[in-house]
Amino acid sequence: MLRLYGSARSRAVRVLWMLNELGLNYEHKDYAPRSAETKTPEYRALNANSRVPTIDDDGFILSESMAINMYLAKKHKSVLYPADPKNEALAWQWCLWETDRLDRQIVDHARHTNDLPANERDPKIAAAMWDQCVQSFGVLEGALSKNEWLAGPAFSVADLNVAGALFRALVLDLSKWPKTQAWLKRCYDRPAAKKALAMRG
Ligand SMILES: N[C@@H](CCC(=O)N[C@@H](CS)C(=O)NCC(=O)O)C(=O)O
Repeated sequence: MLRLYGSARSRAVRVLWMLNELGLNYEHKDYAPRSAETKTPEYRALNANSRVPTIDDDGFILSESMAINMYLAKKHKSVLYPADPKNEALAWQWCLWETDRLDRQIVDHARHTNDLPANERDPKIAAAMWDQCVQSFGVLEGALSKNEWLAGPAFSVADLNVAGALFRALVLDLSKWPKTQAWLKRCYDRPAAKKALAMRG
């Protein structure tokens, strides 16, 4: 049995999207980030970082949302996992790029503009994070001006992982990056994405 630890209101939402795409059965442990459940010795044995998501796939333990999705797509021989080694490498490239250039930046921007209580928000952090997001949106815009998808001729795990990290951008004004805006819409028009997003409540 495949078990997913992590609430839809965390980076586990990307894994939920992938699970929906693959149509897999799974048990969902709806652990919120920083919750007591993630601090127990039992959970720390699965994920020493005490973070979510983590999967337990019949005893195979894996963390890191991007890696989990690459593993699941490859294991289940999904069309979402690029068969061509060059497209596979591009998928890795985009996942690593997103983790480095956009993942924490867009989260911290959201935290310091909206998510944190007003007295804990720091406009300087929000502005610095936004500057980095703007640079990264520019990089995405350049890539999506040349190709419709990030890693090959069709929607793949690369698009899912990068778009999955960008659900916060759905409420931002992306009109300066029209290709990125249109790509994000194409990704989130997928029923599997809508279902995962709805789980955030
Ligand atoms: N790079 C990791 C990041 C995991 C992560 O930071 N998860 C957050 C929730 S979205 C968390 O569990 N945070 C708990 C904490 O900050 O202590 C991934 O993509 O899985």
